[in-house]
Amino acid sequence: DDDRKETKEEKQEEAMYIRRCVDLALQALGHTSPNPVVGCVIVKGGRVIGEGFHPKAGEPHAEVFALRQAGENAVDATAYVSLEPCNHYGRTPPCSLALVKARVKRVVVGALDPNPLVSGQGVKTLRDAGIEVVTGVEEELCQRVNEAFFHRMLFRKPFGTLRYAMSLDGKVVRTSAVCQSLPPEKGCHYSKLLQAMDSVVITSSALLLDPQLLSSEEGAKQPLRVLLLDSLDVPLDLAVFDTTKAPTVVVTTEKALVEDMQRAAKEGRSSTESKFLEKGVEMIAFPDDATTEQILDVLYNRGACSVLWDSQGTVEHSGVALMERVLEEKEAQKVVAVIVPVISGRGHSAVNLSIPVEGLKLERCVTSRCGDNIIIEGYLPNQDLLN
Ligand code: AOF
Ligand code: ZN
Repeated sequence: DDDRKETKEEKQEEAMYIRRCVDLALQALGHTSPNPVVGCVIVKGGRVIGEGFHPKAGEPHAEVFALRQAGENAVDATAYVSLEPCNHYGRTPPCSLALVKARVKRVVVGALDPNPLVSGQGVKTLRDAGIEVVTGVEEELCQRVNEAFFHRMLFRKPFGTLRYAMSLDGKVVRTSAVCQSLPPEKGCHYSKLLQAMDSVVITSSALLLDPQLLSSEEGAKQPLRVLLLDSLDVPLDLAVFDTTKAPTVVVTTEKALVEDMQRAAKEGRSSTESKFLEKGVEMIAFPDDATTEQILDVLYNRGACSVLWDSQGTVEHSGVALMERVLEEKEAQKVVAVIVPVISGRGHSAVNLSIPVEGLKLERCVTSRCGDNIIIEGYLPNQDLLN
């Protein structure tokens, strides 16, 4: 339903500028949640006169930066945007109106915005103002770079990635050689993964490794760290309880809370809850073990677009159980499996699913290496937004 037929050359040029928008957008990857990453390029007479990207929620949108750079030159220019210009007053005013006011002639849009406050309305405002609009240029690319944002908008929960490590004989691996301990080396797969995540969830069995759950990448925005604990009888000097670099939330049960208070009273010490408070660790107690849905709500309400279900150190029941639950409840959209070149000989199987019977074949797989480890990443079936 675009406004007119275009030539092949025009289409190629549009695709090139939208890819440039995506490159610009990616500069803010990991920093914009709950907002998407968006890039904008303004072109006139075959020359780029303005560029911009959305750096962070609360700050101006991509279009605003690009329009500022273009100045009055934006009149009769073409604006390329990787995501449909917004049409609502959020933390910032509507970009659709900014483009109308700048009197651009054409707007080329990568993907429509799934945000119900925007979806289609941005394009409508532009067309109503007599601006020529083209949509769906490099659409799949534009959606994929914001897969977590799209997921959050469409399903009201964060996009889930499940990570686990296994030996050559398919057993749980708990060695720190997997880069799962503290702190992951800069440039290693795990460090980059954490950088891209808004939140990471581990269970008590991971505490044996004393993970920091912090990315070592430069300028990384650190993930919200969520710890599922069925008992508050844990060492408080663990790295994850240091909240100076990233926030930590402990999710536990009312029973564990009461038991800890009774123990504390008997031992004449203050409760773990009050010690958490002192350390800036937030604690949430549910009547029973938190369901996956309850955990996802906690993350969603804190603005997370993505979550890493990190089943590291799963020698005990809790981590493996978390993994099974997330898979069985289809709350993981993606899997990151780390294969470590050790033969365990004994130990628990790394994955223990009772369902589904037929097995799950990952799609769109990417294989890479990190040191001696092999990493296979792929999407779980029937989880593709674009199908
Ligand atoms: C755009 N350009 O660069 C971005 C857009 O609270 P606000 O004002 O930041 O609005 C956030 C919403 O705006 C977000 O949910 C998404 O729908 C859209 N993001 N839109 O035109 C941008 N970041
Ligand atoms: Zn906007």
